[in-house]
Amino acid sequence: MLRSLLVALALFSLACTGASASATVSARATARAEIGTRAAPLRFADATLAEGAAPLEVACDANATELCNALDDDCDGRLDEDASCPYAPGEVHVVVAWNSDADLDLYLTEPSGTTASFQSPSAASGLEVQHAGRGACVEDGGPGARTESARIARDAPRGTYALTLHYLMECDSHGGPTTALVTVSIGGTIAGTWTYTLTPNERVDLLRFDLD
Ligand SMILES: [Ca+2]
Ligand SMILES: [Ca+2]
Repeated sequence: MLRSLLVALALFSLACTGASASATVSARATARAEIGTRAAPLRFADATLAEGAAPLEVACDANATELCNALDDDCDGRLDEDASCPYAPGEVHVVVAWNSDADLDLYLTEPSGTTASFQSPSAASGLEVQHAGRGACVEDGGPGARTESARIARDAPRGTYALTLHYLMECDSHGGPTTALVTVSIGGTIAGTWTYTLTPNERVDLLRFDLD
């Protein structure tokens, strides 16, 4: 467990130091205003993890550059909001990043039972997969080649959400076992970050959570 966490830390280059508390509070307020406000904010609860998945404690730095890496580098509660990332934050926002040239796929199911993925990227509920990285299966995939993102921009329903990962293919390289890092942001607050190592062709129901 410790080894996998250390590997994940090294792979995703987490260089995080103490943040300015006031700057962080201000940035979070801005982020929540952009994502939308509710009289009763959504509350992340009752998360169930797959066996082998591990929560990752991530520090951040309000002065850091936001990278397309499934981490809230600058502590504002939004994931990968830099304009260089081929997706945008939302009230419910899930990003997965991985550490090989393989092609991994993200499936997010919302409370009605509708699932969005690269195959079915949008639903009437507003659930959408905004970006599906292809690893080395395409040439020059840009900063999002090893990421996928799903979100509901606003007015996300309360209830149970489920997040599945699938190791689709190794592409031209030998992707081999690949560590995925997943972060969930709810209403402009980071709910958690988790890691899981997939083997080729593996499909894992990684995380189930309730929004109250
Ligand atoms: Ca951020
Ligand atoms: Ca980031």
